[in-house]
Amino acid sequence: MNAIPQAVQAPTVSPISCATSAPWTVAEIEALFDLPFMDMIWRAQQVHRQHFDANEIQRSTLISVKTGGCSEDCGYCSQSARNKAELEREKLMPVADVVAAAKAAQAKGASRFCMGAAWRGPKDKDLEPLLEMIREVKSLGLQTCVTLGMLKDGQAEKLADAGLDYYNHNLDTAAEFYGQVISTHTQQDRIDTIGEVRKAGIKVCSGGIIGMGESRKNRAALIAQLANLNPAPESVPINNLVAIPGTPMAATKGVDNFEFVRTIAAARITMPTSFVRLSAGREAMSDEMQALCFLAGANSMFYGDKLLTTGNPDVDRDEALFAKLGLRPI
Ligand code: SAM
Ligand code: DTB
Ligand code: SF4
Repeated sequence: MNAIPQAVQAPTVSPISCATSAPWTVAEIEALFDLPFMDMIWRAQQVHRQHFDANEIQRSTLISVKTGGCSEDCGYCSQSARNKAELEREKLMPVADVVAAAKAAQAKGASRFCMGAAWRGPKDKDLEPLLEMIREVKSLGLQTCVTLGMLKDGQAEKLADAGLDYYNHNLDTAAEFYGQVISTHTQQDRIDTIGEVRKAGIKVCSGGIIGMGESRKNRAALIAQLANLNPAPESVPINNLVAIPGTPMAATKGVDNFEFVRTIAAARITMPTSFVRLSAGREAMSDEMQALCFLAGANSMFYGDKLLTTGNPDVDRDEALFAKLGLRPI
């Protein structure tokens, strides 16, 4: 006679210190990273499904409205004037061209349009055309996002008045590692800008880059900083370094795929209600790797053939992936 199957056992996780809410210590997040992979993903899935429909992915389209010639020395960036990446510098795009690109993105199914400029920060005279872009894109019914660098007093309020929904400003890497990547501004400068954005009532989009030579402890520290911003950013882009020829990071090896997935899971567990965006680096990922990132709690992506200066999976490939996984765009 066949044995009667046992009732399915509730999964167990290793007995670690099981912190569940902010403030998070770096040690608590390192303990999450140390979990067996399956236990970490299971925990991320539980948190994800408490707050989101796990089959829904938010899609943002990105456009570079001003490209290259940036005064900053960010070691990963093709747009730094100090780096030697092969790149055509471009002046600020005309508003009408940006609006046409936003309409095309909306027609393809994006819900948010993100406009990026290679600036240390905008001069007041630069801000006027940006405000016009925000007004026009917003009037199409798209959510608006800009990433313009550090903001001076009063600039965030002007952006808010124009109807800006999100400001992207990444902490990028742990405070302890920041100086090895960038010397022309400090991480505190960026935290200050995030404060200005919050004060103006704009939603915060802030995350970082993984695979720049940082340690696991640095990754845990970055996630802790983001999760403890109080409130955590509404949107958390996790970028996998795109090692661009001509930048100081051209030969940087990056991290193992499972370590990247773990970083997504750590962001999901510690920032339960934030959208976690699988951001740069997706073009080089297999469908299976992207599915693992969604399982770990990523629920947002850049959608469209280009990021700022590098490639992104084309829309047809993403549509096919959504169909294969039964994902729905929001
Ligand atoms: N200048 C503004 C700033 O630094 O915030 C806006 C543009 S900047 C290119 C936006 C973000 O893109 C950076 O903070 C970084 O996280 C990400 N990024 C830039 N180059 C990258 C690369 N090669 N790989 C992965 N992410 C990158
Ligand atoms: C973010 O965190 N990633 C996007 C967006 N915010 C502005 C930018 C990724 C840039 C990747 C390299 C490039 O295309 O130049
Ligand atoms: Fe300039 Fe932003 Fe690139 Fe840094 S990341 S060099 S601030 S465009």
